Amino acid sequence: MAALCRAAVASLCAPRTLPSALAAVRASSAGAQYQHILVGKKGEKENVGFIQLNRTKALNALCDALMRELGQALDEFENDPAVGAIVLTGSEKAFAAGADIKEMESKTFQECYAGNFLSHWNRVATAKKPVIAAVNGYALGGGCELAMMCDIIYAGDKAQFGQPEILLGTIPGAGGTQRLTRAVGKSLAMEMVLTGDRISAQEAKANGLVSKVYPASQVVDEAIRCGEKIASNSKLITAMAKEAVNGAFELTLAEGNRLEKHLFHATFSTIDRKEGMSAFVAKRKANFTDQ
Ligand code: CO8
Repeated sequence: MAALCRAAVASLCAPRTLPSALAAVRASSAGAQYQHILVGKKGEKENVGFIQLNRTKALNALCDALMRELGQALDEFENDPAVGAIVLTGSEKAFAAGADIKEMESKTFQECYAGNFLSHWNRVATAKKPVIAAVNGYALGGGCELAMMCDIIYAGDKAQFGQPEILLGTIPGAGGTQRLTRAVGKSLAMEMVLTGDRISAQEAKANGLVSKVYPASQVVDEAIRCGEKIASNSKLITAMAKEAVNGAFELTLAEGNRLEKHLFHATFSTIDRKEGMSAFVAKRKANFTDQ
């Protein structure tokens, strides 16, 4: 199934007549060229943006160019009014085995600090549209951090999550110490960050890091199905709901509840709130227009 899915995305993204030197370059549906990711739209209504990390030989190590492309693809989907949710996945062996160690090896503190090294990594966390990570295989270091920047994580049953930076003489740098601790609590986060030990998909589920575990061959399809469900609702109200939930990670309870109340009240200024309630009362399906 995963192979089928990859083939479908590849055929969606790459014209067969590409010269071999350009064979690795994929075009998205909107025409942007990508070297390290495959980009397309999924779902019956093609309303789910789909991004597959495609540096399989390097276990999807997150090099600078890949992260820039990921940012571009997200911009593309955020600007596409037809897209209501985005699925981010990797390969069967690796969602991503971390930031590219070969790229980082020779970097100095001065270069990192002055050049604001990898500051653009945060793009996934700032997406307005919901992003679902479909994780198979390794999600390590920056790969685990990337998954945690997404709004929902579905895992394949062979997935492994870890923050092994300590074994390289460094520490997580893209939210690993913060998001992991909020997700799984202090003891397990400390254990993972201080030992570099990995946890299984099942442990990740038991500890609240992922919401669902599926057989590896089904996880991408299930993530797309979840994306379709989200995309069938009002995109405007979905963005408000996402903003409210994210408030829980930034604000005190009182501030978070205040934000929620403001956003709840704001839904009453929308056409979709009226449509949703009118449809319920009239016993018909709501026709949301994202207004
Ligand atoms: N970077 C670069 N290349 C990698 C990486 C990586 N993170 N992971 C794997 N590769 C490469 C290997 O070098 C190898 O390449 P080659 O064939 O050219 O030698 C290829 O992928 C296959 O890897 P292995 O042969 O090692 O495959 P195995 O199946 O034997 O092992 C593992 C798989 C266990 C996943 C192993 O590859 C591994 O331990 N990888 C490194 C995992 C790791 O330490 N990740 C953390 C990296 S540091 C980080 O992510 C910091 C994030 C900070 C972000 C800051 C943003 C601001």
